[in-house]
Amino acid sequence: MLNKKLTAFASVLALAFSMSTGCGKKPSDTTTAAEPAAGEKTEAAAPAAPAAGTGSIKGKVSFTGTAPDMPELKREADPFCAKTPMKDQEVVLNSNGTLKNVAVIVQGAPAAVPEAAVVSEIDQNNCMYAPRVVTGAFGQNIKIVNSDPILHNVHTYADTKTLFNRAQPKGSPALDKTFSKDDGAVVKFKCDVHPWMTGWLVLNDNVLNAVTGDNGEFEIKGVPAGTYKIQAWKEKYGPKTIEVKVEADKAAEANFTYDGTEKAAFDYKEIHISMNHAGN
Ligand SMILES: [Cu+2]
Repeated sequence: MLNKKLTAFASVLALAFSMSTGCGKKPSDTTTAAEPAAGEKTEAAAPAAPAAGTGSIKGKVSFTGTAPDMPELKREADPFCAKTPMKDQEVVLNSNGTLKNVAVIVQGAPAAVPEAAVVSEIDQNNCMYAPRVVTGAFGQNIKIVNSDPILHNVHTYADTKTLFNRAQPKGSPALDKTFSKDDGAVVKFKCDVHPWMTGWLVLNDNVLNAVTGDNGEFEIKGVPAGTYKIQAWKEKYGPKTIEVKVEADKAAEANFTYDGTEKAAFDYKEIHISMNHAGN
């Protein structure tokens, strides 16, 4: 379901991207959709030659270690949540030896201004954040929904600092939020009513991103040709970065492997640093 959503998302982005090149804010003497949108990021992203066309990045996130046992969540405090026993989903190992819920972002690609139609959605469903991991761009609309018949409160953090904390009673309209670079690249979502509820929003300069699903795979479409650092991020194991060359009309491959010995806590600064130096 997530993959489908992301695929659709990527298509919209590809469209938005080509639209922005065709009717962007800055005048351009070319009508080639392949040209990246004008912007200060473009230079840093492709210093050697201008990008020509777009390709895609495909890959999977494998796990070779022993996945930790996930404890049963203590959901009995709330009668509604208690109806559905669930385990912690900090690490979800898929049956094919891959990891679910790994965010993948393309660093240093031309910054794209998200169209209003481009939305990432986080639902509070059955007393869980769903999807648990969501990706987006700084400034992009992040829609936060409560589809449960109970009160949740959306408490977001940059590391330990609260970004906003807002109650969302049942039947409330969705919250539309945007996050800026000052908020950091990783925003943690918690619910003070149900302390086990955890979600993550991974942000980047552009809208080229994905999250692995039940087969551990991902696909990012509409990537301007060029060489990029692709970063995977797993909440328990942190980031991994590889460099990938994307060629027009081709699918580049980017495969990641975690073995479970990676550092247990995410260093927020690390992703900040690598993002600030995107394109190096
Ligand atoms: Cu809650």
